[in-house]
Amino acid sequence: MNDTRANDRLPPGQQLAARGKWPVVGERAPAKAPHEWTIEIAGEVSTPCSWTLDDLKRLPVVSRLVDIHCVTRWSLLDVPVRGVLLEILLNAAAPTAQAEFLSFVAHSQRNHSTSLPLQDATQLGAIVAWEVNHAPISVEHGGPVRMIVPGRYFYKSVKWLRRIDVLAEDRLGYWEADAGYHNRADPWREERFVTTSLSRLEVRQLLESRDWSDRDLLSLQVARRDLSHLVARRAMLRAANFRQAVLRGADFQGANLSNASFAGADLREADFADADIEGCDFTGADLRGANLCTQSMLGVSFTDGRSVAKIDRSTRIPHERLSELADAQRQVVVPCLHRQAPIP
Ligand SMILES: Nc1nc2c(c(=O)[nH]1)N[C@H]1C(S)=C(S)[C@@H](COP(=O)(O)O)O[C@H]1N2
Ligand SMILES: [Mo]
Repeated sequence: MNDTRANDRLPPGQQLAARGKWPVVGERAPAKAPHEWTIEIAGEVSTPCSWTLDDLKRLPVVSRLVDIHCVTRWSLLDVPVRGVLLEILLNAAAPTAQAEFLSFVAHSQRNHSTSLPLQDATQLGAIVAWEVNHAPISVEHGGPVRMIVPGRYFYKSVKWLRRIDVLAEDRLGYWEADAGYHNRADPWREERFVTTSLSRLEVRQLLESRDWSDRDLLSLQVARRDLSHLVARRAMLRAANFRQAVLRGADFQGANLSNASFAGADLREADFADADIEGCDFTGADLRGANLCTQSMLGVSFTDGRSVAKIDRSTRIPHERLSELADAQRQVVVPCLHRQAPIP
């Protein structure tokens, strides 16, 4: 696919994943593989149903090309998916008049689940899938059977599907209830996270204290603030807004910064060791002397095509991390890392 066509199909704030790569996100294996894998539909239905994998494969099979959009800003276009339309299973179970929501429950230690309005699930063409890229889905990607829900961020597509509960009232899923992820998750409206619940007074106290270690500060808005030498070890700062902030020497060790924005921020000598920075935006930020020895760099950007982060030999980025960047990002970052730091 050429780039202009790809751009039309990328929702705001998304970029294509590195060519040929399908990142693994969240859990990597089911709790324990059952002896025989069955999918159940229960709850507000006239006929609770259960299918083995073989039963599913005897139903009318669909092959679709699906665009996948992860909330941590990577996308894959035209992914071949094979399975059975969820609608077919629902028709067999016959939802009652009270049925409004679906909760998709995984075989998972934490009983991982996610939910969708019943009407959205059928209108979006949700698929109970067992093949992706013309091969059986691997275990880490949710095999033998997972949901694939087109038109929603990928956290709405549960891996290792076990049961679908048909409900009269919504039941928030794992990411939605505990991590502040948006419950509708429409990528075209950028429904990534719910916003912070902190009061202005609380924000003011935070700005004064400069010690945010272990605090829960989801979606904090501190653009353009002077926060040099901030200490925010292990803080929950998912989707925080640090655009243009002064964060010289800031200590973010072990913090959760996924989807945070640091565009244009001064991050000289900032320490991100072991922090979660998936989906972070460092466009135009000054990263000289910064430590980016993190667990993953999926979805991270350093340039928007115009403005580029200041990166040179003094910026620490482990070699393994570079391969996780989107092609356009990697091509800009790698030459900078060899650049000699100017003598001050
Ligand atoms: N059971 C289960 N399903 C899950 C998750 C999870 O942690 N556990 N993570 C979700 C998230 S956030 C994403 S982006 C996709 C990732 O699927 P992949 O690892 O196959 O890319 O699965 C979703 N389904
Ligand atoms: Mo995700």
